[in-house]
Formats: sequence, C-alpha cells, structure tokens
Amino acid sequence: MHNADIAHVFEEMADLLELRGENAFRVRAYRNGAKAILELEASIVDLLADPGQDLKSVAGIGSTLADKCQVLVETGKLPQLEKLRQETPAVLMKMTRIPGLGAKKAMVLHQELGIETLEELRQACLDERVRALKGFAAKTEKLILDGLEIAEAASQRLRIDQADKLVHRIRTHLEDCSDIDQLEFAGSFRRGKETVGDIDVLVVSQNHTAVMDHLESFAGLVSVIVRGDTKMSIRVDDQFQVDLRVVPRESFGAALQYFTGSKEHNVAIRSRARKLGMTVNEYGVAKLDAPDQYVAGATEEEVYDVLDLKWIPPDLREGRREIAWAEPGASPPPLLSLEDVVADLHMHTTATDGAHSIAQMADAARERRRTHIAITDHSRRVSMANGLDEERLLAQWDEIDRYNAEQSDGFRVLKGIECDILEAGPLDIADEVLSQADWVLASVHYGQKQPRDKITARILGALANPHVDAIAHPTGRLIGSRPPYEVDLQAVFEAAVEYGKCLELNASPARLDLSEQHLMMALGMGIPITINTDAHSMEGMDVMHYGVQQARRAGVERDQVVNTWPLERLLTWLER
Ligand code: DGT
Ligand code: CA
Ligand code: CA
Ligand code: ZN
Repeated sequence: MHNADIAHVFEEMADLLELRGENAFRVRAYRNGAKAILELEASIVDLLADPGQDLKSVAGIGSTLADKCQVLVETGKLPQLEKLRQETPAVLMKMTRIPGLGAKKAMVLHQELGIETLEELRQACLDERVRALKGFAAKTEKLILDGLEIAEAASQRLRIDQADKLVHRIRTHLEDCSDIDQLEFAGSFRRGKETVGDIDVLVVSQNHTAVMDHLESFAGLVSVIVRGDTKMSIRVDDQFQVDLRVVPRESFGAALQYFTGSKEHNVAIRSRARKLGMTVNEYGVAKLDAPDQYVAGATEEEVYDVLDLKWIPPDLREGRREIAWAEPGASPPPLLSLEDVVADLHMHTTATDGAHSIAQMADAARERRRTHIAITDHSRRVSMANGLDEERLLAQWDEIDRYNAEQSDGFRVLKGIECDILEAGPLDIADEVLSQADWVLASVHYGQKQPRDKITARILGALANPHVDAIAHPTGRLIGSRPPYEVDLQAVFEAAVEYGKCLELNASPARLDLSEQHLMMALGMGIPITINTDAHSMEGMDVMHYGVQQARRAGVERDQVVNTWPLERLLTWLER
C-alpha cells in the first residue's frame, strides 16, 4: 500500500463524514492527514516497519490516524470506511456534486422523496415534486436540472489535477511489478489537456499475464471491463476508466506516439507518411512497398525522425501548427516554459482568505524562482473573505513598502488588489486609492448570472478605468461545476486591445480561465496575458505549470506573457 492510496482513503473518509454532517474538526483531521501523507517523503509502510520511527509524531497525522495507517497497511482496508460506505447511500455523494445542492438538501431529497438515483432526482424536478418540500422552491428545481447537466458532463471527464493524482497512484502501483520494463502514460493526460476522458497506460513486458494480474490488485479498482491479450480496461474509484496496453519493446515508441494522439495530430502524421511513401501504425513505421518491415518504432524520436520531423512535445500535438514547426529548417515560435516565469501576480494573504502572510508568500515565491510577486487580496465586497476596504488596503501597502525596504536580494512585492467589479458596474475601491497601486486586477464575483449586455458592460467599464491593469479569470468558469458568464468576450478582447490591458490566464486547475480557445483568440489580437496561480497559501503557488501548459497548448509566445518580463520591464509597461 502506497502513501497515495492511504491519503485517498482518508480523503474519502473526510468526504463521507462531511456529508453526514459530522464534527468539522474530525473532517479536517482526515483532510490534513491526507495532505500530510501526500507530502511525506518516506513511505508509511517503511515508517511503520521501523521501530526507530514514530508515525504519530509526524505533523498532521497524530495517534488516531497513525493507528488507521497501521490497519490499512496490514489489512488493505479500513473498517470505519467500509461501514460509512455501507451506511451512506451512494446517491447522496453524487447529489452533493451538483452545484448548489449541499449535504442537508441532498439528505432531505433522499429521505422525503426516496430519491435513490440522479435519474429519479431529475424526474422529481420535472414532476415539480421538489418545490413542495420545506426549504425548496420552483427555482431550486431549475437549479438542480441545470446542475445535473453540468455534473453529468463533468463526471465523464476528470480534471487535470485529479488525473495527476490518479496517475500517481497507478504509477506507484505498477512500479512494484517487476515484470514491467517500460511504463508511460499516453492519451490526453500526456498532452496536458484541462480534462481527460480516460487514462491510457502503455507498458513493455514479456509477461502480459503478470502485468494484468498486478493491475487487478490496484487498490482503487472497482471492476474489470475487458481483459484480452494485449489490452485491458478497468474501472477505478468513481467509475473512471483506465486503459492498459502491453506492447513489444520494438514498438514502444510507435505505440506511445499513436496512443498519445491527438487523433487530429495522428491523421496529419499518417498523411505525411503517405507522401513520403511510408505507413505508420501503433507497431511502427514501414515503407509502403514492404509494410511488414518496420524501419522505426522503438522510440518516439525515431518515429518522427524517419518522417523527417523533429520530436514534437506532446502538449502541442493537437493537429494545429506543430508539424510545420517540426519541419527541418523551420523556426517555431518561442513558446513559453515554466523556467521563463519570473512573476506571480495574483495571490491572497491572511489579510483576507489566504493562509499565509506577505513575507511567507514572498519566501514561497523565492523558492519557486520568482523575482517579484503582486499581493492581490480581495476588496470589501467579498465580505465572506473579509475583503479589504480602502483603509485596510492602504495599511497593507504600507506594510509591503516596509517589507520591500528590508530586502537586499532584489526581490520585490508589488502593491496590488483584486478589486471586485460591483453588480451595478463601479469598482469596489475608490480611484484615488487604486491610483496608488502598482498592479490592479479587476474581477467579477457577484452577479455572475446577469444577462449578457449587463455583465459585459461591467467588464468593459473596468477595462476603461485607467487604474485597472488586468481582468482576473475573465469568464468565471469553474471546470465541471460552473459555466462561464454570458459575457461577450469579443467585446472584452477588443476593449483590452483599445485600452492596452492584460487578460489573466488563471492557472488554478479548477479554473484554467481563459480557456485554450479563448487564449488562441487573444493571441491573434496581440493581447498581453498574465498567468497567475491565485494562490491562497504558499503551496497554492505550485499550480503555475498548469497555466504554462495551457498557454503552450494555445501557442502563446513567451514574450506575450507579462510574467516572463523582468521587473523593470513590467514596471515600465505599467507606467504606460
Ligand atoms: P480523452 O481520453 O477523451 O481525454 O482523449 P484521448 O486523446 O486520450 O483519447 P483516447 O483515450 O480515446 O485515445 C488515446 C489516443 O489513441 C488518441 O488521442 C489517439 C489514439 N486513438 C485511439 N483510437 C483511435 C482511432 O480510432 N483512430 C485514431 N487515429 N487514433 C486513435
Ligand atoms: Ca484517454
Ligand atoms: Ca483510452
Ligand atoms: Zn483571487
């Protein structure tokens, strides 16, 4: 049993306890435990086996969770979890994933209307039986019906960060199998798409049976869908699918190329091969006149090489311009990479809903090789997060001035704000104060469901304000749970060009907003992009790579991203 499996068990415990309305402290203990275990360098199995080590003294674990780790490692199961699973109707957990339905409402629907499946829930809404319940109304039915649609679409695809966790669990499990010689994850996961439909795994092995048996022992396995000689599909966790293919060593590169896709990229590759008198499939590349004699296949590099192409990074393989860029003598645009990012310009501190102080956030940024950051806490309208009014904001900026004055390493904290665009249109902070900021983000948090003309006018108004530098998460979407605002993006983009403003690519994997398509639009219009983590803690800064990858996929060039600019260049631009 690996650390990631144990963490997963604790996360599920927390979810189920929370659903049952258990003590928030207990729920948090499991969540913190899961997080601590994921961050642990040493393996729990080793720690337990070593009498010189004491698991319960690890921060975030404690004696209760340490005992549970022991049980899990010894038996592979946790009786408390089995019991909770049995006692909690599966439909409850599913209902709480519908935006706007909390645990309490889900319980009422289950108990009062006997709802056992999402289909029954949909029918109850259509029959208008839900509005009769205490605390529900006709508009709740509409909300549930809309939410069901979003939840269904989402349940079919896994968000990239969740896919990362699952892939990590599968990888560590498969790495225990001594019969596996090579192992790689392919498909949309390898291409870094914002969501993945299923997970594709390729392995090289002489012993197919042993590999498949080993996969059957994966802790997250729910069922085996099919098992053949070279291909096996399983369901894991919440019905998510994993495809395993066992391929011969001499075909590994060709199979990796084929199953990484995308389909569009592969179509273009095959047509290029044809023109060169060759044929490509998942076993290798061959000449058309000798189709059984492979001339390449063991590595991806040689597959591309015999087609007279440079190796193409997987995140570019969407059948756009990547093949032209890989031609001999082509000069591809300078795409972005994580190493180019020197700034993070959207983050929160303890002044509002962040977990860490200005100095802590600055240190976390230094560790990640940033040379400057902007502190952008919420403005007062976001009262839930203790948003700042003018007075508190000015006090925070004084603190930032003092902090900067004490630093000798050239690191710089910019005085910023994430200023709400109020429902009626104006900004939440007075112009006179905004004019003293180094960096102003404007964003919509309230009135997200306003009609198109109204919400568009709000954002256009913010762009027209001379103190605003960028619009944060411009469409407001949350992947798999909240659709974008009805905003007229074309108008927003045109205004960004007119006023010379930035648009944000929020790197949080729950947002990735702007989307790839929107980034391509912005790219064509020459709009500067700012990629930011919107970190609410030091660790929150680790999501930058998701934003960078999304930008790469959209073909955004390094120089278009203001986070790659040295501080001086950014400051000069801000003085425009
Ligand atoms: P997903 O799983 O929906 O997020 O997207 P992918 O790209 O991972 O798609 P998937 O899992 O169906 O297949 C993995 C790759 O295998 C895909 O990108 C290209 C290749 N592939 C699979 N089936 C076909 C096919 O019928 N034709 C072609 N040309 N390629 C295929
Ligand atoms: Ca896939
Ligand atoms: Ca697949
Ligand atoms: Zn924020």
